[in-house]
Amino acid sequence: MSAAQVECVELDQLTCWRIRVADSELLVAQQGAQILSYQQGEQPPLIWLSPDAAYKGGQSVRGGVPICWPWFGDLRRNPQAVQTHYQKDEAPAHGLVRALDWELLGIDEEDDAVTLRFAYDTRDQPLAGWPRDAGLSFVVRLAQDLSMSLETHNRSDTPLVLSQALHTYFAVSDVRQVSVEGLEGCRYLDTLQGWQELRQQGEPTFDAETDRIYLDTPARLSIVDPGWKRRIHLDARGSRSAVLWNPWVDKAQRLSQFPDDAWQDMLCIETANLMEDIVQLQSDERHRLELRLSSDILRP
Ligand code: TA6
Repeated sequence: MSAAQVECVELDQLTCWRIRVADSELLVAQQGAQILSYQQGEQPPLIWLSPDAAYKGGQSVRGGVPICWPWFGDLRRNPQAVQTHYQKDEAPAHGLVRALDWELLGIDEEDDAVTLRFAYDTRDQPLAGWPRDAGLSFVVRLAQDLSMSLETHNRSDTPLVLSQALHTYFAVSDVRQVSVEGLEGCRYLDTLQGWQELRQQGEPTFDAETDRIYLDTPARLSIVDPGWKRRIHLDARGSRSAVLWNPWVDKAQRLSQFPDDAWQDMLCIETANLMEDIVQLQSDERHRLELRLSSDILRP
């Protein structure tokens, strides 16, 4: 008997899918192909969803895994080759697709896994100000762990250059207690210190607003959370850069859909292609950005 369950649920204005496999549960919105939450068994959630999340058309939900594409962050902070494709004056943060309706191509159920396949096709839904011919697919697989893959196909007859990120919000017991393994020694741009390039000394810990772009990142990063006695592992492919972000007290008060004290409960590690790691596709080339999330018990 299949242990997999698939249920379509309407959350306010958004059509979402609640998937259960064994003792794991995943919630995904069709808008933005946005993973909203993910929990394994009786553990606290791995992926954080804001208690103040709003499920409105045309607005990214706070939390989960927003898809930042075809640029990350402030377009003006991206390499010129990324900026050049966009022809309007006002560029939204984190690109153009995280709050648009994607197409659900299908849901494949196996005994011990469920796969959702989403697509965004600029031929069907042109992106205002970004007149490029590209096909996006986002495949999410819930099994023992959670895997996701964002593939870009450049169908233009000229090169396409983009930056992107899987902007994952992780749930933590208390961000002041956690550290991150894998970033020691990496170069990073500190966006809060004039974007100066620094080098990570020891494992990052958190005692203030943090907003950094790490470069030459390894395939595996891990969040060490002693409060919940667990490690969350991020295994990436097709990415050599990552963003580490916590808004801390002041910025938390300026964020939408974000309780003032929620900065303690979350940490973003964003699996990305940024700066020297941007994606450059010749005509008809493809790129995949992949991430697998797992966890294990933190032994004393
Ligand atoms: O990834 C970090 C960041 O760029 C922060 O600077 C902050 O702006 C965050 O993304 C959230 O952005 P959003 O547009 O979703 O509020």
